[in-house]
Amino acid sequence: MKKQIRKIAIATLVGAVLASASWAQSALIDGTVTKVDAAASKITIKHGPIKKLDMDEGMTMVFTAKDKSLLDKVKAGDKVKFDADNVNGQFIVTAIEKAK
Ligand SMILES: [Cu+2]
Repeated sequence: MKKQIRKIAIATLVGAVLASASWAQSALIDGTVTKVDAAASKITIKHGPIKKLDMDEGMTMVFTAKDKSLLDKVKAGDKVKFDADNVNGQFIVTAIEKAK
């Protein structure tokens, strides 16, 4: 009986993780890359409003890549979907992919 309960608990946990992962994907921000400075781990992105970062209007701004390798996938002119966080006042791109 205990084993059964553990199985259900694990299944619920896996379900929750999958659900949050797909939610995160749909919450990606649309943008257009205007400049990539791989050496400095910086990327300039033109984007629309980003509520979670308190940006009520679209703008073009410089982000720092969380990981340099994120910038390998994109170049100036690309339409992208990305995620970003405010870490101590610095805006960090945590994920980026070319928009389809
Ligand atoms: Cu902005």
